[in-house]
Amino acid sequence: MKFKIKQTSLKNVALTIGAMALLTSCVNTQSDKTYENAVDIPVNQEMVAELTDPPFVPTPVGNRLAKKLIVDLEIQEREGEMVSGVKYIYWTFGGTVPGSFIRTRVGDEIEFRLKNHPDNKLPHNIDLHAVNGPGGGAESSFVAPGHEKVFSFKTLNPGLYVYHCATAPVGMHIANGMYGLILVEPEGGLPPVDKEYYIMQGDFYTEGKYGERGLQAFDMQKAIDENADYVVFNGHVGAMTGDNALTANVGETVRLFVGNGGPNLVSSFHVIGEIFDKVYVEGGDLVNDNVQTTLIPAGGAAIVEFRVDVPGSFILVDHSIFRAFNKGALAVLNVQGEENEKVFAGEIYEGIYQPEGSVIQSMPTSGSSKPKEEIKALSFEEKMKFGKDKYMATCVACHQGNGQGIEGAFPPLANADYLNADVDRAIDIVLHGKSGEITVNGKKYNSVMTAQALSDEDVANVLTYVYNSWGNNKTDVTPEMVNAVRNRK
Ligand code: HEC
Ligand SMILES: [Cu+2]
Repeated sequence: MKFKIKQTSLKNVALTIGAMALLTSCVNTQSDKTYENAVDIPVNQEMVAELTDPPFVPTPVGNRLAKKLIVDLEIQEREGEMVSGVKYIYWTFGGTVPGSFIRTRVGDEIEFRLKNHPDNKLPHNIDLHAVNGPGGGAESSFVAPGHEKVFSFKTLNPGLYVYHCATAPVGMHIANGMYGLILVEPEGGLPPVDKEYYIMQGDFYTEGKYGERGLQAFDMQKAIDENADYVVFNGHVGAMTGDNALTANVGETVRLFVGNGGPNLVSSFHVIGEIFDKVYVEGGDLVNDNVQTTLIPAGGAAIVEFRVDVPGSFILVDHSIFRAFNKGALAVLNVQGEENEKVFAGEIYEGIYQPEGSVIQSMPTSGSSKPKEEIKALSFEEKMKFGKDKYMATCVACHQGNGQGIEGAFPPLANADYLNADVDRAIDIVLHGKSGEITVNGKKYNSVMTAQALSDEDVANVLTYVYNSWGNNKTDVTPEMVNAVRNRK
């Protein structure tokens, strides 16, 4: 087997081993004949389904025969972190958003055991789009806290399907994270690839706006207005960046099982710097080749495949692009290996091009061009607090939650030699933006940061926060220092 499951809970490992023992101890009694109707595919052994947390997926079915497959899923309502400093109560299938990945094959008879943890406050249920039957199983699975419901169905149609809670108010249960994917592989399994990952987009609606700290409650009105504060992959901002980025090696084929839980938004799924060699459109049989961006409806999915040809950081986004850089819909695939100049030669020339009057774009200020009257920070502690709020609202989308940046795209602000070398330069960058090549901690960046429309007070707060976090040199930046840079010639 080529696949590696990098991270499964101990329970899952034990289940897998148990399942493997079952597989090898039985005699293969079914013939290889294919059945006209999936309904007629016989099942004669029992097996406990391996379930995985995102972004990992269970072992492929390969050419195993159809079985009675037991899926044991526990609903948990639990607090999690949307972005650094912002807490949210998620409702989950299996403790994660999206819920555990379920991998089956056509003809399996699924015995679904849905458990609602006794500490939970609400009843829930499950509607699996892979089911042929009323409510996708919703009616049969409605379960109160401290109870378990069992129902069963046969997988008739191969494909990648969404499952979600369908308890009223349905939109709220989905908005809180109650969705996941179930894969039904065809007879003989999907063609083997080198790496497989599980990604699911979701939109979130909170009382506070993006980055506002503390425990944030669900906001029904914003959800009805489809005015999302967060649009994220795998439940929170940065689920697959930094140390949690996806990985692959040059030359490998990567398959992404991508779902969209919604509740509202349609995803324009794109990988910056890659072309999908294959897309299983909407998760069905239709395969489209050579695709740049694929639409994934709310309550739908797609399987995308591509070979990675050169090393680097490839950024996965919803190409409705403000969602990526301002609401969190951004993940990273780090590819390691040999450069291939035939495929990509990098920068081969840079000259000066400066049309008369060209300036760096600045961010629009809403309404008047003068910043509003604001509360001044009175103490260093207050400065740090205000600065952190500003950072979470303004800088975090690019420079990331712990200032670690994203290699190849956004330079780090954590332990950053470039930042610590020159405070006036840092002030100038926040006030006026920055473009052109710079080197930060030995790595080159050549991109554009737009000017941030912030008051002297805000710039002082946010930079004091940055300088006094993550191993930087503890400079205390004052509004006077900012004003001096703003007014210098
Ligand atoms: C839209 C993305 C984006 C946002 C938002 C953003 N930056 Fe940047 N920042 C960049 C990029 C890109 C560069 C590198 C520019 C270049 O290559 O010349 C950069 C460079 C910098 C640098 C100099 C390089 C370093 O690592 O020290 C500092 C300091 C900085 N940003 C601070 C901030 C602060 C503070 C905020 C929030 C008030 C912020 N940035 C918001 C994208 C962004
Ligand atoms: Cu629910």
